[in-house]
Amino acid sequence: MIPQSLINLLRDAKRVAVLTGAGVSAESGVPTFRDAQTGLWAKYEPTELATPEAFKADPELVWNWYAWRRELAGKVQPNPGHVALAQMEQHVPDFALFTQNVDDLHDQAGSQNITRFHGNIFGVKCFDQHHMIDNWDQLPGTPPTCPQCGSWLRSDVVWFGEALPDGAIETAADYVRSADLVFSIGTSSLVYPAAAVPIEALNASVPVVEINPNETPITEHVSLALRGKSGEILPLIIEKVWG
Ligand code: BJW
Repeated sequence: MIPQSLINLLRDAKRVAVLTGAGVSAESGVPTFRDAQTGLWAKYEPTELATPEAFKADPELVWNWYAWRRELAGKVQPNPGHVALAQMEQHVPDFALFTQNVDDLHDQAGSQNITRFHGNIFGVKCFDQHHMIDNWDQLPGTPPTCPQCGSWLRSDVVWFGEALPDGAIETAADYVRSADLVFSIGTSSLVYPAAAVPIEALNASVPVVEINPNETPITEHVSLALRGKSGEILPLIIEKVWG
């Protein structure tokens, strides 16, 4: 299932970059972004809640959705895919992990060199001025307000139409252009600019391996597409290359 060419390439690689998305946390019990929501949230599209416009229209709805997701994210554990990526970092001399995920499962698994593209669900900041807030009222209901400027509090994540953290994409693009191998794992490759990172690698003739149970818009362009769950495929790769 794991081609010998990948095993050889990874064994000899000096510089490896990995882009992860929500699929990597799916086996930990975190719903992916484009999964149908369940229960209370079944009638809402996640992509329609993750915008400044949605928050302005209904701050309580969006605040409570994030409170629910924060609570869920606080209860889950890294899965074998997260652990395998932390192990890969130990074996590769120069390794960088770029994640779109807002949970902390890569950190919990022991990954070190992590760049977050879309923020952190455990952080809270104010809507108007982005003042970071350490303590806030966790009760469901209307969002609390900022002690400094009085605007609503919101999750410290990157919504559609908002800029990614300064330099994050440029760092990733530079990194992948000079990598020996790039992985794109558990992402639908629909959301830009993160989705452009593997494309940047391919344009620089750097091999890209996709791990995903489903096809994505980049599947036909990548060097190798491994069809399956990252929590199953990544440990197999580690075992074959360094086991
Ligand atoms: C498994 C699995 C298993 C299942 N194992 N796999 C260029 C072209 C077109 C549009 C744009 C463009 N550039 C920018 C845009 C606009 C927009 C965009 O991309 N829109 C597209 C949807 C068309 N981008 C933005 O607005 C970005 N900002 C920006 O560009 O700013 C410019 C600017 C500059 C200066 C000033 C101001 C502005 C921001 C994007 C922010 C995205 N935010 C979200 C929400 C984060 C907070 C939260 O979590 O609530 O990020 S949206 C959501 O999508 C979330 C995710 O990180 C992101 C990506 O989703 P991901 O991770 O790929 O998840 P899914 O669910 O889509 O896919 C899961 C995959 O896993 C699937 O493929 C499954 O098959 C697979 N899977 N089980 C492995 N076990």
